[in-house]
Amino acid sequence: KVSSATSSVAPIPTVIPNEPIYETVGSAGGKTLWVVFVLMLLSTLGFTFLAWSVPVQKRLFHVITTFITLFATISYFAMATGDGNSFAETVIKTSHKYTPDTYEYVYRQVFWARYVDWSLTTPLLLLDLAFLAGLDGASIIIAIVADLVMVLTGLFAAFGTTGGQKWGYYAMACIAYLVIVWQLVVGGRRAVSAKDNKTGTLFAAIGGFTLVLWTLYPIVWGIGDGSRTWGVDAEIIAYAVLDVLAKPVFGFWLIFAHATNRSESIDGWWSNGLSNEGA
Ligand code: RET
Repeated sequence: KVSSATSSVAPIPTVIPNEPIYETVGSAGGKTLWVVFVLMLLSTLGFTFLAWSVPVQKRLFHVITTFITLFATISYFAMATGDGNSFAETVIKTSHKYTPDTYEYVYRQVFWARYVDWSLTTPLLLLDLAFLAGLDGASIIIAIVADLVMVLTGLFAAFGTTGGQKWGYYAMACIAYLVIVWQLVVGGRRAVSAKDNKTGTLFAAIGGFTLVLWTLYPIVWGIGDGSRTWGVDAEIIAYAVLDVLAKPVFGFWLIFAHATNRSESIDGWWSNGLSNEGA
């Protein structure tokens, strides 16, 4: 009788599938989603009341900004109630010398509601900045299309199964982001230089604030969904802080600062349409 301990024969490999690993939202993440839902709802009401306090012709920024927080309210409602998410599967293969390769399955909760939100709200945020600067139509359309490419490739990246897929889409999204930055920084500065100094200063400040915030999104993505260094809750909290700054804080700043400093041509287009421009 040969016991396995003294046998010189390698044990017959038994392939036992690993338990899948689930990365999901916890209680801190869940509470954060509700807090941001409430903040977005209150901001939406706040922007609506501010809009009513000015004549219809002067409501362009109020209307755009109200839509931005309204979409965020809906998206955060979805995420807080457990909707708008799905599990992204990644398979980690480990090769062994004597036994067959093993595969580890990781399922991470991805909130795709964010990407639906971003695909509607980031173009509106760009419109706010573009109208403030008086940006030309070509630059506006290029920036908005690049923005949609950025958000949608970001969504594909989040559900990528392999590293190649995830980081491939991520690279495309980053290139699209650079196109947006180029249009807004180069085109926006050129356009705003034809306006008064106050608008120039406001555009530089609020544009700089936007540039810093927006650049943090791909960084959070890389640490969270990308490399999985952060868990789902840390990612939720980081996006929560960024979203509150990029939507309500940005919006109140823009509306209060711009109240004293209006752009006649944009107001004309807003209330009369292109064909009556200048009338
Ligand atoms: C992703 C991942 C892929 C690479 C890049 C990204 C950029 C996202 C940005 C999002 C901005 C969102 C805002 C929301 C407002 O509340 C999609 C994260 C470049 C810039 C401003």
